Amino acid sequence: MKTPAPPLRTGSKKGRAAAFCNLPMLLLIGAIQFLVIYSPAIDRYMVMVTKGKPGFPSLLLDGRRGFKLVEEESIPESRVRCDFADPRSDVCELEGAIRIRGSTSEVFVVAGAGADGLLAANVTGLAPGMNATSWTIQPYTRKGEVRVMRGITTLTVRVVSPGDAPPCTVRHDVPAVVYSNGGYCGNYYHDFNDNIIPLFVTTRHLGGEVQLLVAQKQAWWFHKYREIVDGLTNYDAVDLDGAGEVRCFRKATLGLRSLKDLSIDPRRAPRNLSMVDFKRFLMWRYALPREHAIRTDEEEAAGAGGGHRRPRLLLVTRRSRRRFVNVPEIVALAEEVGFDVTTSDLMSASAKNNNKAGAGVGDEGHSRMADASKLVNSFDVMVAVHGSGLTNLVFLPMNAVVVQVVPLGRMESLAMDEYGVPPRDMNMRYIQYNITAEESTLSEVYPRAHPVLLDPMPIHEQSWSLVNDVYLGKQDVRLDVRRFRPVLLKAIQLLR
Ligand SMILES: *[C@@H]1O[C@H](CO)[C@@H](O)[C@H](O)[C@H]1NC(C)=O
Ligand SMILES: *[C@@H]1O[C@H](CO)[C@@H](O)[C@H](O)[C@H]1NC(C)=O
Ligand SMILES: *[C@@H]1O[C@H](CO)[C@@H](O)[C@H](O)[C@H]1NC(C)=O
Ligand SMILES: CC(=O)N[C@H]1CO[C@H](CO)[C@@H](O)[C@@H]1O
Repeated sequence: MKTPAPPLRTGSKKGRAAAFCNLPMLLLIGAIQFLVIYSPAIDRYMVMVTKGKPGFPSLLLDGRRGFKLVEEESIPESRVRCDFADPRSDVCELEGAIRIRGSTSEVFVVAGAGADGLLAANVTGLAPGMNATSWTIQPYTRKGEVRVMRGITTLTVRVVSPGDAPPCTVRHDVPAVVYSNGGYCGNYYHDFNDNIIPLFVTTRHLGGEVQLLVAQKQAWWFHKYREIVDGLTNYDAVDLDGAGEVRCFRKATLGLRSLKDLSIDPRRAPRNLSMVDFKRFLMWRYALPREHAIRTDEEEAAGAGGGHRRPRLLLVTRRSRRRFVNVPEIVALAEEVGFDVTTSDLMSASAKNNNKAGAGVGDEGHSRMADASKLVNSFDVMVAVHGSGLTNLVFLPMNAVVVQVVPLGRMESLAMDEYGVPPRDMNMRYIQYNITAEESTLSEVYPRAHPVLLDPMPIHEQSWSLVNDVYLGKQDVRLDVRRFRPVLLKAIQLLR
């Protein structure tokens, strides 16, 4: 005997729920659903008719698949493919009848009984010590970092028989992607590295037809990066820790794929998506006008007839820690070499907007993104000291030049990993400038022969927080303009 089904809702598209709060409309939809479920010919016709019509599709498509009616009788074959071997993140792909209960962080894979009477889910790739009936996964991309992972929701996946799964309260006809918005959230580099780029890799190929279920969801974050999130999903992201729904899907991905520092390895990405695709995506979402940086040789040719335009250089000036202490000298050098120079900390660009009447809480981050992306996109060269402000390089046009100034403290290769590879993956050029002890303000604090200046390695060995404290927290940079000059000349050359 079947028990009466509880009232069901369907996942709805952004801001379209109101279209259904209307009895005649519901009756009409009911009638269409009936026709659609029982007639394949009408089915095809209806899909054609409804696809282009905003405010109509989601519920119809549910009905078309006969989800509600058929599921009780036949459990789709379930497949589970997990990858616990990747050093950055664990990811599970689930297919079949998937039910997600956020309130208990449980994911149920409903399986029928196989020939031998055991639950039949085809599970591959589990980590050692896990078995194919129940396992856990933390959906965040810094899996080795115990301290940070402690704050991340642990999902428990259970392969269960139909009787042991909680009934659905909401059904979705698009796949789910479940991940955490916690961890280093709020640090600009980490927002892109741990979250935005992995989200792009995991969802872009779905063309917006994906439901995000987000643990540790932060409303301000989703507001700040609205352009990006809205470009990846047509549906409002759901707070996994919120209301006690059991959400049902035919497909779900637990965790995000993180393939490379602030970049993408196209060989491992769906549809071989690359960092160039990511840059184009950002240009689309933020309506950035410049795809390519200036070509200085073309400008010179044009210059013969007048109208010669100088390449534009952005000198990123931090407000505290790792500042340039001789900005006017650097600006003078860059102008002398041939650049049109602007200095900015990329933070206060939107200060004027903050006073706008009606600007709600959280608008600051959002308008800052819009302003910073447009500002950065207008440059050909960006010069910045190692730090998260460099993350803005994603908004530079192709073939622009990124110059990273690396402070003292054996951070050269870390700096290279974090910001040296991504520009090249985006068809840009990269120059790394490692400063000397003389260019560090630490040389004004410590005597010349002090180990802090001469040999940072023992400090690294002692503890990272000491490195952080001394080299990242107490150091400013006084660029030696004679030593730096060739770097700027090289940058001009690279713009040819
Ligand atoms: C399990 O799935 C894999 C790939 O999805 C497939 O190659 C394999 O044959 C399946 N095994 C069983 C027992 O169905
Ligand atoms: C699988 O692991 C779960 C949780 O650790 C345990 O309760 C269950 O008995 C295990 N099942 C098998 C078949 O080993
Ligand atoms: C700075 O250090 C990096 C990493 O050690 C190295 O690859 C690079 O060549 C150095 N740059 C210069 C200009 O010496
Ligand atoms: C989906 C796809 O096109 N994958 C290809 C990505 O690139 C690698 C190697 O470059 C190919 O082996 C894949 O087939």
